[in-house]
Amino acid sequence: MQPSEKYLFKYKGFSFQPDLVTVEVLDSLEDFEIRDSDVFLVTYPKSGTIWTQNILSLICHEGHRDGTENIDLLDRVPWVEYNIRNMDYISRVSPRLFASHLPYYLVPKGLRNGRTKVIYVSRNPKDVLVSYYHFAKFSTKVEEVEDFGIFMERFISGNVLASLWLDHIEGWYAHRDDFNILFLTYEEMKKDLRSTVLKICNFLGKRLTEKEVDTVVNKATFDKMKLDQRANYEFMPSDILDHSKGTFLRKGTIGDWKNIMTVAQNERFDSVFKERMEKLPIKFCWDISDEL
Ligand code: PPS
Repeated sequence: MQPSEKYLFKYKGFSFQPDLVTVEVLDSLEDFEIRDSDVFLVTYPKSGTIWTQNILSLICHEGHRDGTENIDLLDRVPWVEYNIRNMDYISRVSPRLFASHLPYYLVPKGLRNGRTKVIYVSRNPKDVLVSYYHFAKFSTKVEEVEDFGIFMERFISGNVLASLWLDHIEGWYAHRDDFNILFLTYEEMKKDLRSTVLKICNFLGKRLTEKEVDTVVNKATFDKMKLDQRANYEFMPSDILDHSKGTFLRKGTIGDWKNIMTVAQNERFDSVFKERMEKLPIKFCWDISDEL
């Protein structure tokens, strides 16, 4: 069963959602004007994007930390390629925060200025796959595939939005010297959120008091985020997410893949991914009880 063109279109070898972006917009991204003070959060889908969007927003906006501003994540850290709210990115005040699923070769060329900060968050690909599979049930923009085995085959052949996980992560690591980039993993965030928040503050050159750091950590925990209407994506319109069928903050753990993948599926996954993964300069954590 091949993916439907209703949900995927390829632009320069990378899969996008056809309802949410046009070729003209993608063409224009190359020359999108970058500021030194911009911060770009880049991820493969389902790797901890909204989590890190929330952390960035909490670090950079006092009004988010102290709850005096009721601005949601899509306004705080909009997607550069999917401008869902038709925002005027040019008139945004600095520092502008952006999220993106773009591969290294499609980001604005100004990002290679060596100054603009890029944060790349990755997650072990089996949990990405499982999270993606569940996401497809409630995102009206992602094709739902009931059979997990079929969805997995699409994932491991790159026939999903954002194409092949391996290509995405390999590309960003291989070209890391072209960018001022901080690499993080979902798993290190999960194991030690405070250290990750401090790492991000340090990278951004942002000094927060101990108390402010505590607030960021507290508001970025899974349980708190799930209840935070500015952060849990329940503000997303129902023509994009069918909230009766699922939730963005689903389980938020490491190792959920073990609850769905059969032994045979796991072996099949490894037979396709293992060799290339071993060459990545990063080791993943596959279970919540594993050491990093
Ligand atoms: S998307 O569609 O690409 O923007 O999705 P993304 O935000 O990258 O990934 C969604 C998964 O991230 C989990 N999540 C969290 N985990 C732990 N703590 C916090 N605070 C948190 N916030 C989001 C979310 O639950 C999705 O993972 P799964 O495994 O489906 O629960």
